[in-house]
Amino acid sequence: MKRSFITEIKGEEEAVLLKGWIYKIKKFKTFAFVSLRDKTGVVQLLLEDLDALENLKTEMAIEVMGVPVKNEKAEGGIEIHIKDLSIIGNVYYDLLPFSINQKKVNTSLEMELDHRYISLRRPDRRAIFKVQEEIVTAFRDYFKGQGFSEIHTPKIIASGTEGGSELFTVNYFDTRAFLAQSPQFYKQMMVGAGFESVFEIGHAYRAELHNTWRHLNEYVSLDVETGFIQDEEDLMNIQQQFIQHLFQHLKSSCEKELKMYALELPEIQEIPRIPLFEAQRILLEVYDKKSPVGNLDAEGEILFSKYVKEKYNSDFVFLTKYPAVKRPMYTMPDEVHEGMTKSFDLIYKGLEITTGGQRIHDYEMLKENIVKFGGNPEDFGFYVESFKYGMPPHGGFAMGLERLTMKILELQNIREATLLPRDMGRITP
Ligand code: AMO
Repeated sequence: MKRSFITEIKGEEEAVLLKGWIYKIKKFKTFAFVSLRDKTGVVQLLLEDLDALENLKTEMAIEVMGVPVKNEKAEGGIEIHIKDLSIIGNVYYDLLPFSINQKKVNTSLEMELDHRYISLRRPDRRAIFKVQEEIVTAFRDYFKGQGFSEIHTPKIIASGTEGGSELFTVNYFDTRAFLAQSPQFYKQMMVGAGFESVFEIGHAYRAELHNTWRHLNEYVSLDVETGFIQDEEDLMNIQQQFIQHLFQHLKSSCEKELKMYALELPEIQEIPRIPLFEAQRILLEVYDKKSPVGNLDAEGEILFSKYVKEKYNSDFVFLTKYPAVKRPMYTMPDEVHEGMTKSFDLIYKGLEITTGGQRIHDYEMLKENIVKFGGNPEDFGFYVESFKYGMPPHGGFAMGLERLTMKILELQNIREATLLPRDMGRITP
């Protein structure tokens, strides 16, 4: 008999074969209800042989043959009357590390992460990664649909791209190498190599000494880079259109998951574009909040999002025209606003989820800018060389997958949106 999945059962079948884990056991005088969970959902099984119950424990893997019967009172409106049940994956515990079948979570995030193989069995935890998977699907589908090519660039690299202090070093035979902070140089290089428009879904590594609710030391970067642009406005248009596509996609592919988190995604209208200096001025005037030079701090991002929500009814805001001193050396200066750049961040519900901008594409200008930043163009070897051969005007951006997931689902900590987080205190499981 072919296996059926729980949400496929119509209630009209003569018999079904189900496989999954025991989610809950509820014993009555003459029968028991055993809830079975598979990757699609949970169904109630009616067990009349109480002797068989003796051998059952929650979270065992079992196989059940039974007859579906409609029952309004059961979850999903169907229950299965068991004809045959066998244990196919035994358990070896006295007590689970924490219960996973109660509405209320009775453990800490750290405990959940230590026992990821158990905590992910909670349907609401599993839902986070369904949403994450669909974000990736939407990203890939959208950019492929727009004629972008998917690339895979090395994660073991010879030099940093975003500033030297945040690099993990690795021994690469008899030389020192680094883990990539970003595919920045390679994605630009591929635009120039004739791909024109590329995207990458890959890991990025940051040796940042930040142990906060929004930092990871390893995260998934959704990168985009495209050539022959006019300016950074083109890039913000692309980012906005992707967000619009993403929300549409999630509404249809994650209806159940969004409901679990009591969320309704809004239609995305025009995302406001506000220069950073203007945001800093507003923060000072409206909230008496001072900002660090050339940026907003975490509190500033939260307060400014609140302001934008009230004024523009938008959960998103682009901050534009970051000062050159606060952006990497590849960032295109703004020809109108002295000292500023054609770069931007996208803030979503109080958190930066994207950085992007137009890049310097002229070989001589890039070399000059590297020197201005106190560097030596020769240290950038292949990267600088690749600009000698007709590099078109180009730019791009990168979104942090975990940050995006976290904010869409309104989670409190980025680790909740990370399958197996790597942070300053965690390198297992
Ligand atoms: P940036 O360094 O701002 O830009 O990173 C882009 C986006 O990646 C995510 N991110 C992180 N997520 C979790 N933990 C971290 N430690 C972390 N660091 C970054 C954020 C951030 O907005 N090369 C540029 C992008 C570009 O211009 O194309 C870059 O890497 O969501």
